[in-house]
Amino acid sequence: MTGVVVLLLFVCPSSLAIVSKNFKANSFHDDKLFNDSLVSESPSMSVLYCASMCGPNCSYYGFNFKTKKCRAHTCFTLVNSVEEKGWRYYSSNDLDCKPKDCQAVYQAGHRRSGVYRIYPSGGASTDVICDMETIGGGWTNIQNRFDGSVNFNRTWNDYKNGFGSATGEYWIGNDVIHELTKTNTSSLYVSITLTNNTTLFELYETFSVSSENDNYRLFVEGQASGTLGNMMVLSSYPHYTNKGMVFSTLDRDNDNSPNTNCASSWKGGWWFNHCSLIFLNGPYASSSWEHPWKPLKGDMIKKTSMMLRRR
Ligand SMILES: [Ca+2]
Repeated sequence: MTGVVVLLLFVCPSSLAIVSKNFKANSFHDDKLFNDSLVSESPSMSVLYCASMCGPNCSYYGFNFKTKKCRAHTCFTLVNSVEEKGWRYYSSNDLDCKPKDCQAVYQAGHRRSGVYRIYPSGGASTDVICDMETIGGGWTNIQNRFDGSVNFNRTWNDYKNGFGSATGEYWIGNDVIHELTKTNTSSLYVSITLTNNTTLFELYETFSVSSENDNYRLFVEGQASGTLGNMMVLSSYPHYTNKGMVFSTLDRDNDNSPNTNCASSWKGGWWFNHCSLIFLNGPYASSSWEHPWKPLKGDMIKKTSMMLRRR
């Protein structure tokens, strides 16, 4: 976070008027205590004194009118807060506090994996899991499954808009995946944890998904490395490769199988070809989960995740 706190003091004939440039209270955050990106906490005699403590790396500060405490933060990105009476928060620049993805959250100083609020297009927000540990951190989790509580056999619109929640299982939404990858070269990290607690992964150097007009076509290029095996890009099995395929759901058969609706038969949305040798959205812990990642079987799978990061 750059910039300088501009706290101008004007001595007026009868009073001390203080103008704090660009700092605005947000009543939505009243009576809540935020713990993310905390720079400092200290006693403060007044909200104006608190503002003066919001230094160059501070874009947000909170003052508790009851306890006279002052907290300076770099940026508001964490979703979780605790109720605590008396707090009022002031922001200097909302735009700076709207991270596009988990990479931006990481760059804002967050090093703890968890649920964060991101603004993929700068407008609407979405809550996601940010992995701040794997290969340098800053990974935006786009698919997360660990207990089968969320049904992944969904319609086109569900996959378009996303479903589930960041505190449980979810699919972030194809529109968001497109938004996050359309201008940035990104990498994809897939991991699968088996019921014996072994975790396997595959890292794809380049990953992007086109817009809905092109049915969210999958692009995976470059080097792949890991322990799962490069099953998304199978040049030797052109009927099964996912590279270059468009998305299909139970109500949109866009696959290359003339007599089968792969998404409907396999019970989940995916970039099906004829149909696929990998499929992370199948029925959880079920023998009918076809090829989670060949040669793995569905009933061996405990957890899956897909994450992307700008390169
Ligand atoms: Ca078909």
